[in-house]
Amino acid sequence: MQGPRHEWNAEPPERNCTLQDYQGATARWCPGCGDHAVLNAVQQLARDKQLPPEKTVVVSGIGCSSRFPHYMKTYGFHGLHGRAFPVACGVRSRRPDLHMFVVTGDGDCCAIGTAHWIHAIRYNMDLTILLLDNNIYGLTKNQTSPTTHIGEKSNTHPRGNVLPPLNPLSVTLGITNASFVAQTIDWNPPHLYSTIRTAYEHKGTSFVRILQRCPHFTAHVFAEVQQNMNQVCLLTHEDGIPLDAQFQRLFPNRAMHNPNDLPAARAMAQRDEVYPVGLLYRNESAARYDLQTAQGLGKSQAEKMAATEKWLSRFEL
Ligand SMILES: Cc1ncc(C[n+]2csc(CCOP(=O)(O)OP(=O)(O)O)c2C)c(N)n1
Ligand code: SF4
Ligand SMILES: [Mg+2]
Repeated sequence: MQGPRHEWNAEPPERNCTLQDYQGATARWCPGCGDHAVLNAVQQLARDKQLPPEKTVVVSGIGCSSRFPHYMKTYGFHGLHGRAFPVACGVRSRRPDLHMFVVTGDGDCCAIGTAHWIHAIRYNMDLTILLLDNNIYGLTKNQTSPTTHIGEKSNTHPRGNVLPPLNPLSVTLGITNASFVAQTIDWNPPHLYSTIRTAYEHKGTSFVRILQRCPHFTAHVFAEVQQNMNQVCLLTHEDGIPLDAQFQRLFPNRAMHNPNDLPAARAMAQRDEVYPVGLLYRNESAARYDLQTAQGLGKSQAEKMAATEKWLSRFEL
């Protein structure tokens, strides 16, 4: 420090994180994989919200999509297959100060992780869940997943899948205490970004299903949807996902949908002639388990002992 003492300034310079501050390892997904678009959107959101990288954590399971934490220059936990949710709930229960994202795939969430998915939604802790749904197990090279459509061929069903697909939106909307359910597509960056941003801003568990292209194994699955925007229905409402008029015009098929109406959300999720994109449901007043688990955090050892003894004294004979 130089100059007279009264002119010294010990304040750190104002921080301005750029995109580079959130860019981790080079993404090794296939060219054209929709996961790249989701990564870009999350990094942009982190930059726009100026999330401190050291206070941000991405938790995932196993799968191509679950490699996400490696590509963020934040904290991350690349966990076990299907176990992203309990890890994330555990972190959240002790760290209310962190910005938390959970990235999972249709195999990771809707097959092996189903039990954890149900309870994470019910706990409604403050988490932004991104389900990257490419209708296939990509990492393990082309096995039928719960969201694979009837007739689709894979290594496990070379003559075609015989079961109807599980609908992740309907399942989530059927879980007690669900508080935020949305759907978007990886190939429309403004809608993708705005959906993830709205989900991040929601206080509670936000569940976003992202229709994600896998050009390597299921290139045809969303190709037709991409070409024919009538197969997508944009949900509009003042409480929904904000989208500039110039981008709304790209969706010829639009429907007004009130995200505060649970029966309407369930009916919308079940439409099978179109993919509804936007906010299906939001309930700001759903109970949050992380508000319970955060109680007592920051207390000293002596304060904890005093509180424990106070409780135990109630049982004195
Ligand atoms: C306990 C366990 N069972 C099975 C596997 C093998 N496995 C790894 S990833 C995966 C499926 C991933 O599919 P998905 O979640 O859809 O991710 P994607 O690769 O499509 O992004 C499977 C079955 C594993 N790693 N651990
Ligand atoms: S196999 Fe599919 S999901 Fe996996 S990186 Fe390649 S395109 Fe993406
Ligand atoms: Mg998958």
